[in-house]
Amino acid sequence: MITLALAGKPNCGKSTFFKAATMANAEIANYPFTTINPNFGVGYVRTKCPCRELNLTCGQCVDGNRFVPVNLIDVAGLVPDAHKGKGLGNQFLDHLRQADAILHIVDASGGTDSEGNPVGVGTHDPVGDIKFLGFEMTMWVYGILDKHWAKLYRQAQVKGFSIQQGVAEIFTGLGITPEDVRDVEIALKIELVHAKMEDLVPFCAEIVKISKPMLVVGNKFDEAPQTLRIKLAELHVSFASAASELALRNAAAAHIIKYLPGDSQFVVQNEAALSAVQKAGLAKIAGVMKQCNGTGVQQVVNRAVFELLDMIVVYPVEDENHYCDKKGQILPDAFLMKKGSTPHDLAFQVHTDIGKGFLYAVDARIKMRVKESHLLKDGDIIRIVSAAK
Ligand SMILES: Nc1nc2c(ncn2[C@@H]2O[C@H](COP(=O)(O)OP(=O)(O)O)[C@@H](O)[C@H]2O)c(=O)[nH]1
Ligand SMILES: [Mg+2]
Repeated sequence: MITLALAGKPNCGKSTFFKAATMANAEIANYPFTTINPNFGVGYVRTKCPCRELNLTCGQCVDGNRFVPVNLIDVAGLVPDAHKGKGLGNQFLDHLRQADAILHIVDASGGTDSEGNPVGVGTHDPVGDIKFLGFEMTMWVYGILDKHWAKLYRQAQVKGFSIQQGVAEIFTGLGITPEDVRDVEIALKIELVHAKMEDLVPFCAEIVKISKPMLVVGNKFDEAPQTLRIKLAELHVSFASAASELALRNAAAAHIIKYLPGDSQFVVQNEAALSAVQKAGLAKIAGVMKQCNGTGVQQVVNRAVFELLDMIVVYPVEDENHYCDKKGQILPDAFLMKKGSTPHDLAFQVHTDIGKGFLYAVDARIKMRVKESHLLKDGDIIRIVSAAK
């Protein structure tokens, strides 16, 4: 399963975002426990379920909206110089190791200083905070490389030793391949065998970019002054109001409003149950949603998975005529796959044995076999025929 880590300095709203995004919503969660422990939970990407266009009722989606699980990690607050062990330092960076992508939460309201202490709204410029996480991660990776460098460098002077392989092995936990290392050398016009220490910091910055794609989230959009909104928008920051999302999910769970994560607005269901304070709170949230086209929380999770990580959703079925599994469940599973995946990759994702015994695949929409080299598209419904049962 895909894992997204929520990182940033203290008090930017990571835990609020985490709580909102992992809140057990009876309607969308098939999983009994969405919060595994205080820092690890299950959130969802939202996509259109194919059942509507096929005139089917799948029982797996809400009004045609399918919620596909992703892991979320609430990485505890990171402070400048974490790579030197400040705060809880390396422990957080080790958390990040497990992530496929990082949601870097910044306080768009400018109401917290660089260490996360509350200051007046608009008094701290969040632009400076954006750079620091990348820097801390770079220095962390650099620290790991530095530990091995003398030995690697010596080995590299011997003919036949691949330094790219050696570096990739050091960073196995980050999913770095020898080809990635070579690509970075080319991009930076350096050769690691002749590299000097000062070449290694930019090298590590690139390794971080490749292995941990990052989306910057301007949280507390609801309190952000116009000047900061403009500044952050120019830097392609995605806005969110985690506090609004959390309030809406709570209100929806209490049947006060009708709201699905990612909706651009909500509908009040039980006006009489609302106090004046609640009414005012909801009115304020409605205003924020108008400016942001929703609270931004679901949008940010979707963007990380579909744009940053380039994933698609594919639906494996066992009966292509009825789009169901053996038990007759319609579109029982939704799998997140990397764009460029083939039906054979899907077979492996369903089960290693199904992958090993893969014979061919059928596109359920057109009831035709597809080539093994066929690239899966978002929304594909695929029957896999495998020797394994
Ligand atoms: N106005 C506003 N406050 C928020 C938002 N998200 C979080 N906060 C507040 O910011 C403070 C820190 O939030 P928390 O989630 O604990 O931050 P963390 O330290 O990054 O985990 C709390 O008082 C939250 O209520 C938001 O979207 N808007
Ligand atoms: Mg927290």
